[in-house]
Amino acid sequence: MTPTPQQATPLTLTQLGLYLFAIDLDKPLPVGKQRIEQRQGLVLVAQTEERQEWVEISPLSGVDNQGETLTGFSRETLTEVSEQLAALLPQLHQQPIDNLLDFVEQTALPSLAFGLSQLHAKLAGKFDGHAIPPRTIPLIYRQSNEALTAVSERVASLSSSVYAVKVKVAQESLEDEIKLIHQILAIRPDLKLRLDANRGFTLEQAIEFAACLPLESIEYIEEPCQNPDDNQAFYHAIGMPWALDESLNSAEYEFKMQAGLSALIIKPMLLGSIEKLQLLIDTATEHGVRCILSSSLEASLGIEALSRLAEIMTPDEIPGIDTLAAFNQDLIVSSGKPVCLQLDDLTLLTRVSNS
Ligand code: OSB
Ligand code: MG
Repeated sequence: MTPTPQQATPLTLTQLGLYLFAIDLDKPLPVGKQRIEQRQGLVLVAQTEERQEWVEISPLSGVDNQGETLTGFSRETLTEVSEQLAALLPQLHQQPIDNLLDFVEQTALPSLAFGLSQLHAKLAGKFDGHAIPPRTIPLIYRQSNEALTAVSERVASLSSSVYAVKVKVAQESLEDEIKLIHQILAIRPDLKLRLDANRGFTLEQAIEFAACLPLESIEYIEEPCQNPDDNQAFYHAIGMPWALDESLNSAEYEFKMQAGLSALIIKPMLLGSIEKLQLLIDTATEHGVRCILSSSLEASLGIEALSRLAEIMTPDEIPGIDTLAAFNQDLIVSSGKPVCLQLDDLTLLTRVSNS
């Protein structure tokens, strides 16, 4: 990150507020093998002598559209995060913004560490800059009972500037998914595909699936195997590059170079502080592994931050943020949806201020 000039007097946190939001989705969004219909999270707002800034803190946990607990993403609940924050705000009030970084170190909750380090970066001016031109890797997935032709129509309507799409696989029959991929490539033979299996295949299924696809059109497949230890064998068998996503969410994860590993799908909300992200990106890059920042299904406020972070940390890669398309309302910052929720529209949880 670019250093900011030393402040003459340190900036002080003069006012802090914590709000709860809930936004319905237009259509169920895939979260691994589950789907969600509503997204909840927190907005933390802070004021200094110079400016006001907002961050979205939305751990990816809770329940799916069947009422089942979401598994495999954030280990912390929204309640745990809001309780830690409610206790923290009085301690931060009237303190220098650098004190935020002490709590980034202290908390065991990755979403909170990410949120607080992002708030510090924003208040220090590190996220300032020109509007970011929208760039996305469209996310292609089938709604339940949707015809293959509906997906083809979405592919046909993609702008010619789109050079790659991400396709969810290991969700239905191998045969249908192979057909789908061939259909996509028949419509747009120039497209590169990023497949995402979310650990849905056995080693044998992954090999069988990949063997039916044109290798040159596949950039990589995320988490092909149920057992990630099989990913190298998958690569040796078929030569298809693969990427890690869910594996990074484990608290024990440490970067290790492996045969065929070509990318890390980094979801900051699940991982932690900006500093921790930077260390992981530096290590992976040294090994020639690409780093793709990706959404954890944040609303527009979180997606804007992710785009900025990607511009700063991974300028050569387009972040995976097309999940925003499923939201029917924006949060604090407009992405062009008809409704953009402001603080007054949210539920106030805690506030500390002088008055
Ligand atoms: O399966 O990669 C996933 C978002 C939240 C949880 C899991 C996943 C995702 C995405 C993000 O797919 C979008 C992207 O990476 O392009
Ligand atoms: Mg993935």
